[in-house]
Amino acid sequence: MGEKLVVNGVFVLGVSLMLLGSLSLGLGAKTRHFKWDVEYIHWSPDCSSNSSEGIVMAINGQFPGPTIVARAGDTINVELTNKLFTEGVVIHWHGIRQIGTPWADGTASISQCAINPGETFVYRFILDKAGTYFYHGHYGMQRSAGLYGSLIVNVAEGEKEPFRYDGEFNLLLSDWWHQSVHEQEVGLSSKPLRWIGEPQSILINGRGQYSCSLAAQYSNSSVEQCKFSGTEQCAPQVLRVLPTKTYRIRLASTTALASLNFAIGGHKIVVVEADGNYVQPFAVPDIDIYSGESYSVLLIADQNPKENYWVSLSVRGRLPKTPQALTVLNYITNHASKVPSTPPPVAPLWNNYTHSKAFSNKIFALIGSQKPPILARRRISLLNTQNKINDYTKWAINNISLVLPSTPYLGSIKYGLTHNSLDYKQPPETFPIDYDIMVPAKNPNATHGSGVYTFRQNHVIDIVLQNSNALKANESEIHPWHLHGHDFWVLGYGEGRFDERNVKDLNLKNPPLRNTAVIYPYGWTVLRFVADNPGVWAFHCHIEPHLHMGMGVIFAIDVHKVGNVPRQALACGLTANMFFENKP
Ligand SMILES: [Cu+2]
Repeated sequence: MGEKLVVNGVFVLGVSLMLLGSLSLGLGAKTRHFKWDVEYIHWSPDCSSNSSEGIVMAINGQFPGPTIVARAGDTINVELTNKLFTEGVVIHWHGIRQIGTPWADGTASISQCAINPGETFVYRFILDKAGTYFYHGHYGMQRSAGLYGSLIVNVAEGEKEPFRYDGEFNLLLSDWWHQSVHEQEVGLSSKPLRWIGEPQSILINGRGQYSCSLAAQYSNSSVEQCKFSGTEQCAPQVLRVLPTKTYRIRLASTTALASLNFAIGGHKIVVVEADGNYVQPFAVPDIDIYSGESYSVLLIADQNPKENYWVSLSVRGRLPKTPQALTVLNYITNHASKVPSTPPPVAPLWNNYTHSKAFSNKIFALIGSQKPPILARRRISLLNTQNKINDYTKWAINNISLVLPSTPYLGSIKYGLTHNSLDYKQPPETFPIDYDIMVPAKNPNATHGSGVYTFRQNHVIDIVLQNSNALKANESEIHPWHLHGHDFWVLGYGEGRFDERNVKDLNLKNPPLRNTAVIYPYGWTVLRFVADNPGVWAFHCHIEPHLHMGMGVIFAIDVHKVGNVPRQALACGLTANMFFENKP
């Protein structure tokens, strides 16, 4: 609070915006101010003995970063200072639509310039609706380096959730490698490719156990029983519950790679929210959660209160080389260290996609939710392929592997600065009719490009995400796709190549609204969204190394309608020339 003189102008502006905000958003909406410093710190998220020198990207010395808790309609004001020595930084507010504030979306080279070391950037935006969200780095692979945290948006004052609970827990899920992120990035950008492999640990709220197990007594391996005093960086956070009470468990996955299965031994859970949208409640023994997704589930503590139970996360969709992550559901009558009397839940087999698809197909919008428009104006089919460009391994969409420019698109498109290093002519809207998605491509070569699709405001767009065989025979991977600036309706999933005969099976009655949706191996997923938020938005696979290898596209929506972009967001590349030297 000491820098009043310096920030006075900003402060006055802040007050007037606040007044406007409270006028349009009703009583009770607040502006919440945060001052964050991003820096590397020594930290060992999984207490691995050979990575005691581990480092993470932290905010104000915390890993994961501070949890923001706010209400729908609130304005968030984060003054972010880059205290890294040699890298830029940005933060993306995952699931927040940034209505009218596309420059606050936190995507380097797309919505803003990376913030340079020593510089401060102010993210100021409105939380448009209640839900379970998170934030994370969106520059290079900084999310993999640990730059993430939770963003919990409660309903506005006087509003009610459509379900009841007595208490809540918040679990932010991630994965962790002992190899440094720099080493990972270099490996992925080398020829031949040096793949990062599977994560060493799954983390729950930034905590995992690598060299010991909470459930060693149930394990066949020689791994030791964990002994924690509770103060260790990797000590698990126990979920303490009172018998018969109902708890909301918020789950959000910011994994770099891992798809996860969440279960609580002996208990069923009821899914009520997905990506900040209410779903028709349904009970399941376990749920799959992909990177970029969030859920709220309800748990009734209705089992034997003399026992404790396992909370488990297991890897799905890839070879299970990462140990199951565990913590304990502790009925408060017992000691938290009491080991559950049964072994941890056994996850479905890693490649049992029937199980995963059955779960996806149970998710419907809560009755009474907004329905999608009946017709779309345009359909874009995006073929996901693994490719070669000059012997480098890449991912491409309709044969274009995404490369980001030095001038953020929000600036270069808004100001018509077309002499970008990459021209942004419309990329293909479909792929060859004879492309066989079941086998490796006959010609695996792709090109680098900008992948910018241009939409008019309020047009209804259908997207067909089409999966295919990767470079190796009999290999097709899961890709969770995440859209910035909008939610979309998930109209359906299917096998093989999408064609017109599948249209009649799409769900227009009660499809769930999401911001992330998965494509299954050799399958397709159809999404519908209304392009109602002018700006430039990333749409990409949320697997960090896949995005790094080009797996994404850009949606530009009536960019000329975007209001004044704060200059600090565009103080690089051609827009910097324009602003500061007055010559574009
Ligand atoms: Cu992917």
